[in-house]
Amino acid sequence: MITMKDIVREDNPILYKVAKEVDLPASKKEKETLKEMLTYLKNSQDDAIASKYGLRPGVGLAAPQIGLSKRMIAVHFQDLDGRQYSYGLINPKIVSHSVEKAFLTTGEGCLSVDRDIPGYVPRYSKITVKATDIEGNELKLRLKDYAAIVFQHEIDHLNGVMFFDHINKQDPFAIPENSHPIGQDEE
Ligand code: 4LI
Ligand code: NI
Repeated sequence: MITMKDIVREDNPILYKVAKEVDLPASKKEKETLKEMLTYLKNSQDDAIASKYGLRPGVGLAAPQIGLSKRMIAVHFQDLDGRQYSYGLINPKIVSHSVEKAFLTTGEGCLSVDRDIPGYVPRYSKITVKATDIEGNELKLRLKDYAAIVFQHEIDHLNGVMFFDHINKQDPFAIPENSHPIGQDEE
């Protein structure tokens, strides 16, 4: 079972490397790892299990965050319309995106980052992602707003990019160009 002791922190160089494509079909071990990553997310969102094992809640996890430099991510969440997203994905790729951006008014957190880093993280408000799922099916997902933000955060991990890399250093709360807020006062 994956717990916080398996999660690498922001001082680990693996988080800043470009992760390797997974050869298809994925091995049994790779598929097992992906299932474990998804289980971590589900467990972390269950109060009883999370408190028993000291899990920090998350909606997304990328393989480099467990010390594995391969292009695999897991996501588990509901968007603001109540749509459920629960996927283990191999070689996910953003094939197109909007010009329009969006940002979480609360800022972002990351299981590999043990401190609060304030600021807006500008991201594309709509993306299309192609990937292979755990069963080997090719998927094409059209995502917007919160869902698009979560997937971009996780795919960034495969490219050695952290959420704080996107925060405006001069003014962390500057409103990004061409963007709309997601959260409390979204409009
Ligand atoms: C408990 C049970 C307030 C502060 C609000 C918690 C079930 C921040 C938000 C959760 C913030 C669940 C989350 C992400 C933020 C903040 C991730 C709570 C888990 C909210 C997920 C990847 C960025 C994703 C919305 C600094 C570990 N997750 N909150 N950002 N939730 N969670 N990110 N931002 N301010 N990170 O962090 O999984 S994209 Cl579901
Ligand atoms: Ni992260």
